Amino acid sequence: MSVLAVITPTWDTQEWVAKLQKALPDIDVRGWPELGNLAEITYAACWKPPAGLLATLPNLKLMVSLGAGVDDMLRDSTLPKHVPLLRVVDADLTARMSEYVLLHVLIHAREQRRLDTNQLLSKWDSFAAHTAKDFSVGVMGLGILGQDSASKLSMMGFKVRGWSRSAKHITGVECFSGESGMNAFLGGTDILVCLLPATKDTEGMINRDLLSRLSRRGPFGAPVLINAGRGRVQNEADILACLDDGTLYAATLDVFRQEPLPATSAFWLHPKVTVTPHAAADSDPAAICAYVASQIRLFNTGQPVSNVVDVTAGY
Ligand code: NDP
Ligand code: OXD
Repeated sequence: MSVLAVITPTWDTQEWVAKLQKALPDIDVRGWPELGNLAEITYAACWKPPAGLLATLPNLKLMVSLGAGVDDMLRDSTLPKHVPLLRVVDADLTARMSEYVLLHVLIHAREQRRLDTNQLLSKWDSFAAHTAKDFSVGVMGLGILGQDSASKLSMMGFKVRGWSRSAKHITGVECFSGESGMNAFLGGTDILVCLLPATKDTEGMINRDLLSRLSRRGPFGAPVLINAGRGRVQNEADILACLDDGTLYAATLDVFRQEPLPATSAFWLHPKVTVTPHAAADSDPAAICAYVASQIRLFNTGQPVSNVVDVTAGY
């Protein structure tokens, strides 16, 4: 019999064990730290597993990340290189991310925070609002999440451009790629949406140099940043300095280098910043378990699995 280890130290492991056991009745599902004989474990489903743990499972055949991002798992230098690692791709999660992106792009475009402040002051100020077609939104990262967000932004009437490592063709989206396409991409972007994974290549990429290359021809005369990818992609001191000196007009940040964001962080009370607690696209356990079970069933019967992580690229 195959054994699946569920390793989720920061989540309610028993909830995930129960759901996965129901979906995989022929597999013995065990929750960390009660894993029993480690040599019996063939599959592991993980979110933030303790570093070094997966290397102690000698007969592991498949690892599944319970999230879309795998940066935490790949930071474990002992992660077994010969064992394939899958990541989550799920329609529910993708839809949630696009909702977040559209919501926050619209909050900026329609100056909702200005309206919120006015309401607190009982101030009736019906200023002329901008509309979608006035803004060029640039999406960094045109993967599963970036492509869906970009297409939906385009449907809403925004001018949309995107940037990725390899070239793409997406209806309604002007696509740029690689280092050579970056300047042109940034130069025409009024609202930058980051949906990049954290890798060695994207580490600290959103820094002063990048932010100062964004368009200043948009309705606000300075660009807006929305980051729902990973905190490690951003240089937080640069973002704060750019907000303070006007290089950036405003920012919405869902992800941070340190999470939870410390109470002392200047982001919390910054008048130009909207903070959300890594909540852009919550995972629905039922949907994720159905996905994990389907991949394990395929693997168990010798069929090809999907969404295998390129460990060298880091995503
Ligand atoms: P994908 O792997 O499908 O897409 C990643 C995209 O980033 C691809 O388009 C890829 O380019 C591009 N990319 C990667 N490295 C580079 C680089 N060096 N230069 C340019 N482009 C690069 O991931 P998803 O879309 O599924 O998810 C993206 C990220 O979103 C996750 O890694 C995770 O960190 C984050 N996330 C955040 C959540 C939240 O709640 N805040 C929820 C879920 C995910 P190419 O297409 O050429 O390969
Ligand atoms: C993920 C996340 O990677 O929730 O799935 O951040």
